[in-house]
Amino acid sequence: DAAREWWRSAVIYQVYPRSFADSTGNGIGDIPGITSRLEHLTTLGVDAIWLSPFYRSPQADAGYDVADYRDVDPIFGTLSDFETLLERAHDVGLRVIVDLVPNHTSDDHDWFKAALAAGPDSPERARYLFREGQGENGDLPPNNWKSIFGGPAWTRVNERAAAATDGVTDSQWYLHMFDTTQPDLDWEHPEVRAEFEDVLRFWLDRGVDGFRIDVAHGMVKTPGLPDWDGEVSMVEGTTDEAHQPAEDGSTGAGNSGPMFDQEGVHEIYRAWHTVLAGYDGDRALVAEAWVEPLSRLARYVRSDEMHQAFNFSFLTTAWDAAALRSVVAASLRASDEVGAPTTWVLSNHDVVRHASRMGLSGGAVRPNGIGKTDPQPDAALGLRRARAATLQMLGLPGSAYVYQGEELGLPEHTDLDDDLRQDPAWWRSGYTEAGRDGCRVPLPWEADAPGYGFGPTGATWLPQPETYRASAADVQRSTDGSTFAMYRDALALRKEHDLGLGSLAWVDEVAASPNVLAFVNRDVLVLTSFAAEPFALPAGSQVLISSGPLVADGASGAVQVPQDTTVWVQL
Ligand code: TEU
Repeated sequence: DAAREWWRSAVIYQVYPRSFADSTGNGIGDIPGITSRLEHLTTLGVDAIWLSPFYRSPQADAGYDVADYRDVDPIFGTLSDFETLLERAHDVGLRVIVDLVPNHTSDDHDWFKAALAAGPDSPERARYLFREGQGENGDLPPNNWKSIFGGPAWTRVNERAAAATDGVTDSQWYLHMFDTTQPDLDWEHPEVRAEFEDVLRFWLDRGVDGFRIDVAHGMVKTPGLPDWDGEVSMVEGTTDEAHQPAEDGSTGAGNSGPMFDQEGVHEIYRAWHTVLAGYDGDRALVAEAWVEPLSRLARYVRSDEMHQAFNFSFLTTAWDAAALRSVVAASLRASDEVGAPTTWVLSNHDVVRHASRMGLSGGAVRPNGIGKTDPQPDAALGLRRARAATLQMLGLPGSAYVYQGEELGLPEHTDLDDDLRQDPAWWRSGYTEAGRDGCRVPLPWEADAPGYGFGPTGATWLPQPETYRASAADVQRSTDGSTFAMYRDALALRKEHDLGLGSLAWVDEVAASPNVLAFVNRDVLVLTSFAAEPFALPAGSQVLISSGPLVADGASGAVQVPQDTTVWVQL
């Protein structure tokens, strides 16, 4: 029953706890901070929130390194703070999805500490991927895999940074597809499977509405861990308008190799589907799986597996009518085939904020950060295109994700001091990548308060750029035509016209123009103009909302849609 399955059309707002709102004054956001700002989200009109990890963690990868899956890290509050947040969110009609990180634990997890202490060939080591090295003395890694953050994917036990303090001296190696502090689990091990089913139940029993599954395409590896010579790194996007998606809709948003998208992962998700189905209230699993082509991604959302998968196509597609049309069509086709909703994503905590990404011109863009020595984005162009892209996205059928701050028009912070950067992707790359800190800067709530009102003392764990003033929530909320106003009004219209459960029909006579993209969803025409020449709407068109100012043609009275603008027109 589609009406009951809220996740088919939901707009889901990503909260990155460390940067949303601080209640204590230590400069780090926390759970009571989130609870205190729920009204922002209900005013905006989203249906659900997804919380990035808040579990006990050394924070080597901002909480994606979990030491205890059943507890809240003291920097974010307590389990009881979480229960309060969940209750308040439910009271105001917001669903809550939490993040589950099953590919790896933190090296501070009890299992990993026990594995180190127990030594080679112990049952404790069998939950992870420990192997002997190659070469005469085993001093070459077991295979040639690279970490996604850069450098080898293997660390030798006695060469661990912490070897001196953990007192372990044997010479085995362990696999980590991310940081050295994030050892990969062995998902062939029955205890690993049992443990995560139990963790699901722990949070389901507390009433969460679902889970976002981190690196959902990575848990199962090809047996024997064969060498792999392909690329294993953060994906590349493009701002090159000449670059078109492949026939099958691929845009470069996929990882491949013996460590990704193995057949065996699907068995895990079928088991989890059954766990969720044992609970009332329509709980959902969302796959974070960087898999291409889209028909391959769709296998994660077959009817007995997960409910949604992030569709990252927009992150790696240029701002170009033809390219966007083909990824939208491919996305809908792939998910329709398995009866799952399509999802849309323009920003998240791993990629350059779209208000900045879309202000870059002509070429490859590494999603993981813009450094101060890189070509800098054109802020005005970026915001204009970001608004047009957002209004286009919100007009599409399916479920859409909004990353905290995009509703304020926040740009990427491209000028962070190197010694303030905290993302392991930055230092593991050998300082060649800027890393993801620039999209994780604490939110500005009040233009005139210290730290733009992030917390009670003005402290912020990363400095906020001056440009955040104009993006402060209080300014945005009280300014006509602001980015916040556009999101709020679009979300209300989306609901009123039930666009999330609608369907798309291209309007070919308009879309035939290479510089206009137009489709109908229910009784709304969604039209984006990419052309330098303004596009004249038919006389009498009733514009419901626009991503930027429109021009009235003095003589005919016809409404003109300027370049890089999206409008919704009532049919
Ligand atoms: O991200 C997985 C990850 O690294 C991808 O986002 C990566 O960019 C992709 O494989 C494209 O090549 C998740 C989290 O979102 C991220 O914050 C964590 O650092 C990572 O997992 C490790 O847990």
